[in-house]
Amino acid sequence: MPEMSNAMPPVDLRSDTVTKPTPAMLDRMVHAELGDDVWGDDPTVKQLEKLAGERLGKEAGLFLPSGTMSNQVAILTHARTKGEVIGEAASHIFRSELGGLSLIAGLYPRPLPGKRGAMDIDSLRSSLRPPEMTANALGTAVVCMETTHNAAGGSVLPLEHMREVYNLCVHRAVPVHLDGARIFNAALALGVAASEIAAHADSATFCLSKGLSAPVGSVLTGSADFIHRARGFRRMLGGNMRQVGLLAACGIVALEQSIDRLAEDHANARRLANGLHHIEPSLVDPNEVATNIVMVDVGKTRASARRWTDVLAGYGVLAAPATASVIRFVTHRHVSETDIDRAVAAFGDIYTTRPMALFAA
Ligand code: TLP
Repeated sequence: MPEMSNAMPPVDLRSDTVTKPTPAMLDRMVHAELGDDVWGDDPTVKQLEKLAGERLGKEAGLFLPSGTMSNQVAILTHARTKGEVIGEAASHIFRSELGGLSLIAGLYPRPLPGKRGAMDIDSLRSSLRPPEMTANALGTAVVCMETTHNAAGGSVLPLEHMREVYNLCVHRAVPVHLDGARIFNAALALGVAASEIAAHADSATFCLSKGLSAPVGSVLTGSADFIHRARGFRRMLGGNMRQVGLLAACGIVALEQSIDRLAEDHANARRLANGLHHIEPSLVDPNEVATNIVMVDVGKTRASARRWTDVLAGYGVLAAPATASVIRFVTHRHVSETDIDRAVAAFGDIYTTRPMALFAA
């Protein structure tokens, strides 16, 4: 089986960030009207920012090079005082942005426990304070949510939860930022418009470069005043770009054409989860797969997630460890049903006929 697979291109399930631009994006890129965006001269960037704002129900948008910079700019813009950043402990902002909120913004992280990406509301209630520092405590500079939630396996925050978080924060005059890197996957899973999700936050960002297939970029959205101030922080972080309508053109096509097809990715994620569950139920509960991410727990096999991904790579199936015993698989535009069946077959072959391969030196 490994020899046979090597002749074919690999099934790349490491991330939806591996997606390449569509032919329509490349075509739009060639014909894009360009200007120096830092002078406000690029009409294609302006069009993307306007469109993104409309999709998320916000007044304005700001094109940024990455989701990480978008989150950092949002935090810097919201935090008018030195204080704490509250969020669910496993969120991207706490786990994967290398401490930017402290090292760049000078804020203090207050990670709260959560379930499937949703921070515990009682913990929020007892941690949340008005933004101003008092004699005894730091204030809350900003509260962040994430949906879909990456580390929680692409889970989707229930709207009721988001409403509760937002209402508590509004009551204390604390701003709320939404890391909606995959907000359109969340919207599809909930059967609502992305704007209905983003309504529960003052600012919301999403990535064009993940399941939507654009090569680069994220858009931060919020009120006109918020975005005006965010422009300064983008410059501070070195995120200003010039004739970047080239990339914004791909982003416009992404918003016009890539959203509807995300349903295929969700169906393929479920197909993968069902296939693996059939091999061994403890690997994954298909009911927990809400969008395009599948977390597979190989703990029972006693081989590490890293060892599993190394052996799977020999079969032409690429995935990445999420923890020592959990592998993350992400479906996207370049993964077909047949590819999923190939991944399941590879997993099954290792599990049932070649388990010793996992322990070979
Ligand atoms: N996620 C990437 C990697 O960081 C792991 C991925 O492959 O899933 N917020 C969320 C929820 C994200 O998942 C990511 C990227 C980001 C922010 C950051 O986006 P980029 O990579 O554009 O800085």
